[in-house]
Amino acid sequence: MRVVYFSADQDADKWLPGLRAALPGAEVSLWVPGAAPADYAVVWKPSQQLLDEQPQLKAIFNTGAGVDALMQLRLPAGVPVVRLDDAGMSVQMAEYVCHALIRHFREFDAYEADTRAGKWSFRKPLSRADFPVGILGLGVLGERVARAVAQFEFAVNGWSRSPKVVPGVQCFAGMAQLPDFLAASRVLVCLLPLTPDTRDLLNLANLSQLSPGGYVINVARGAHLVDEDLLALLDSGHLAGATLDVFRTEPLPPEHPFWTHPKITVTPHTSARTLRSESIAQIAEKIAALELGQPVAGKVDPSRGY
Ligand code: NDP
Ligand code: OXD
Repeated sequence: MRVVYFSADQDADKWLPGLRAALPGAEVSLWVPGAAPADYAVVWKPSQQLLDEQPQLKAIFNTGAGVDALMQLRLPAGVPVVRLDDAGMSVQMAEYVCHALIRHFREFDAYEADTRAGKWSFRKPLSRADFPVGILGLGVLGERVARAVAQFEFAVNGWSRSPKVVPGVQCFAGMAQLPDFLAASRVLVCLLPLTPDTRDLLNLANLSQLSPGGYVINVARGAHLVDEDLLALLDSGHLAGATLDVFRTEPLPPEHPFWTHPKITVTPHTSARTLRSESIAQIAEKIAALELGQPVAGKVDPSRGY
């Protein structure tokens, strides 16, 4: 069996030894133009040339949960795309979102400013009942985050494409129920895949429907958010703040206003990192299953784009 690896992050030296160890019977190499035909490709943001040159692949493994970069390319007909299915990301996402939510709700930034100034002061506790949390996307990551947030006794709303039942979560589905979902939420967490339907969803019209004092946490993709609409709603006071991990252009350009906005916290696309050993183990297991003709989780549905 032949496996080729390619990542736009140029980290083959880190992945190839692990893939070789996990796939002892396979010949695993870095993809270069003109490489011999392989059975499987393990990729992150590959070039169109890789896909065009390897139409015989049995599957393409994406070393992330989001497949938006791959879906913009012309995929070889009939070749399944398999994305990472959790692989240690959901607990990281739960940590990140709970941290951002609690930091805002408990006003820890203001306390830190006070104590740095040598001030021993108290604020009137905010009411949890005034901070219902809405999670856009109730998939592998969104559902895990919903459960973690519910543990802290916040009311949790969730929105998905198809109707869902998640214990402890008030579930909404489809565009028809988006206004009710937004009106019922004050903190908005975005964990949607980026598709034509979800691009620019966090826009002026939708973000205006959050309760006054709303807070946005975007941990999915930068292109869900219309940057200038967020800035306008922060500046008008309708939104109280935002924690952003993902951006339309990454790294975030030095001149971008998000860097210095007093109500915005920026992190460098780090909310849920791809964990190499967990991911390699999952990919190797799935290759073994596919070789036996068995089903695997995480297959992308090309008609939905995720
Ligand atoms: P899943 O595919 O498991 O879940 C996606 C969820 O979004 C599903 O509940 C789906 O609904 C819902 N959804 C999709 N399209 C629509 C729509 N048009 N309207 C309403 N709901 C919709 O993905 P994951 O949870 O694994 O990952 C989510 C995203 O998180 C990834 O695509 C990626 O972009 C991002 N991500 C970011 C990381 C980071 O470090 N910042 C790390 C990892 C992922 P349904 O259940 O009905 O299908
Ligand atoms: C992913 C990511 O999609 O890292 O896994 O953003």
